[in-house]
Amino acid sequence: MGDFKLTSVDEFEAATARLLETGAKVGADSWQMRVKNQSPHCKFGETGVCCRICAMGPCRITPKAPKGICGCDVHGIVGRNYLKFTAGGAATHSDHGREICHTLYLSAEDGNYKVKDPEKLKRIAKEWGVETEGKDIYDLAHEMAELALLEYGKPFGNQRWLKRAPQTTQDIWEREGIAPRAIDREVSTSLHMSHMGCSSKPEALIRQSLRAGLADGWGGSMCGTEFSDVLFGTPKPVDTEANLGVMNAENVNIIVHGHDPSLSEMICEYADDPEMIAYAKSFGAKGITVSGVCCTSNEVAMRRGIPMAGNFLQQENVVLTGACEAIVVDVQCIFPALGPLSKCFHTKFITTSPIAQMPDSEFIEFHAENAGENAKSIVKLACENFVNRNKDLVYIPDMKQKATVGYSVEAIVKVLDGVTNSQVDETGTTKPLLECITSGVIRGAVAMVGCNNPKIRPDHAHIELMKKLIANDIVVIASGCAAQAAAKAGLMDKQAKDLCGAGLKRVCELADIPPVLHMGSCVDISRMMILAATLAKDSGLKISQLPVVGCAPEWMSEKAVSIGNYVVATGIDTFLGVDPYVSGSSEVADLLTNGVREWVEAAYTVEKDIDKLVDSMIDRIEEKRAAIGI
Ligand code: NFS
Ligand code: SF4
Repeated sequence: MGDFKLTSVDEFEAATARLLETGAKVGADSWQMRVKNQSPHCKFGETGVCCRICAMGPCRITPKAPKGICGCDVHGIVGRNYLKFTAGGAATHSDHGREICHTLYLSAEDGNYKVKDPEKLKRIAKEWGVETEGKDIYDLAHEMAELALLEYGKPFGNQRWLKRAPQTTQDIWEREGIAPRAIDREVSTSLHMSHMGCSSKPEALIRQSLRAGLADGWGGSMCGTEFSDVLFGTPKPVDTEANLGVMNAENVNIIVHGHDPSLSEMICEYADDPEMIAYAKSFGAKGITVSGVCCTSNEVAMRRGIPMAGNFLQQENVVLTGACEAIVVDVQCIFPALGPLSKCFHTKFITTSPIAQMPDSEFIEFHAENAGENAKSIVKLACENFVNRNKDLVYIPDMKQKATVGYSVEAIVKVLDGVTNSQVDETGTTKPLLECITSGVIRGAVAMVGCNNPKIRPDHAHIELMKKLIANDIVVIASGCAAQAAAKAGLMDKQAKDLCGAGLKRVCELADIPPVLHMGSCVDISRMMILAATLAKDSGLKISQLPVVGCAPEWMSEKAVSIGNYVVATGIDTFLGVDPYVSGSSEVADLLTNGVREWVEAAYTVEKDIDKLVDSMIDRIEEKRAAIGI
């Protein structure tokens, strides 16, 4: 007990420096070097004032040239760029969700993919008004998959999942004209609106940005999360470990990286197969270790306790250990740098999706139909590659922390029941959590999400913010690379309760939870929406009144902006540590940080100073408490 200690960012960086020495020996490139080459960044791009959506441009707005050739002003250009950025993110998350629906459609009793949580499937079917009585579970799965796929292109009506929101929220979406229609339609409309000669009015562009975001969070992402749970199981608390030290020098190391759990689930399945373990041993290894990077890692950690080797800016480090036999990727957040980097080592860089094809990779296309065979051949390939290691290059930093992960909404409801002894009814209630909040034992909650970004010292913002929040009795729910930062530091070890204020510490002890709860991948931020919606319904408050805020201090991807838009549009104030390329337009920046509050009762705060960022979140939470008299 007494020997628990967080791992510091200084220690992370020392380990990285040692790995970069190995890289230098083999002539490897690194993101650290490429950042230097790209600095300083182009000011036009950084402030969002460059337009290249038609071939009369590119037009760049300066005091001397205040309009583009078509006459568009800076506010129109920045607004259009912001909408396109959002559409990219909404499309990406939602297409991931669509893939999951297709996998569900192909699930079969004797197939590669089975229904692991039939109860959840039935619950969703009831919610959608689909008859479940006497139906074979696979018939139901196929019917539901088809209905879910129709959500992407239905000609009329809004997203089915919107009904999960409190009526007050649904009314706001209706009133403001931002209730999302078909998912693909919102993405297409966004691209249409931001085409040359369409919208240049900031209000219209930002309103559509919120709507496209909602199509993601309350549409495509929610399909992704809910049907992944049906297929692979709804996460429950499970112990695992995090950071590079989870790789094992004596074993065949397979890294899974990307986002779609369909591939990684299969790899994990085969890596456990005694036949495969024997195969690994035949090449002199002691066994097989699968660990993960980015959100694929979060998916398999949440459901199987597969260890997390690292987050976004640690992806090159896993290859630099010299002990990675294969890095197997699906989609999103994969550095093209991994191809050339792997060539400096014996590592096989295996791409598997037609959506993410890269030079210097081996492409093994993955379909639901051939998933088993392909996963097996990938595991075999990794085993065979063990003998090609250059032992002189092997160095795995001896650095890892214990973590308890797997806090789906269902799991949170269940564990918190232990705190107040109130009864959980069949559908589950958040009343025990609400009691903790209203009594002030917990002051509020922060949803900490998002990526790493070299513009912010990697992981530092995540970890420092979380430490201060929990010390102030604010519980943190985390997802994506933010969650992995917490796990690497040790904040998901139950012993981290000692870093909390007295109230949160007591809750952690009674409920036996860590103070930072891992809710999954970025697609799983839809879980956070469901939690907020349930808290609002159970308390009779509006979502915007809850002492809850969102935060993405180190974000970098289009997906993160789409997420920010739906979190704000759901009524939750959102704090960013990186500007979303809007500082060039006073009108767009003002809309996002003030104006949208009149529409959806929440807005963004952008603050690069991490100390100020955390203080403003704590202040906001206290303001919200005062406003409802708790
Ligand atoms: Ni989210 Fe997850 Fe990580 Fe950022 Fe990328 S892995 S989907 S986008 S970098 S948190
Ligand atoms: Fe320039 Fe207008 Fe074309 Fe944009 S749309 S590149 S501002 S002419």
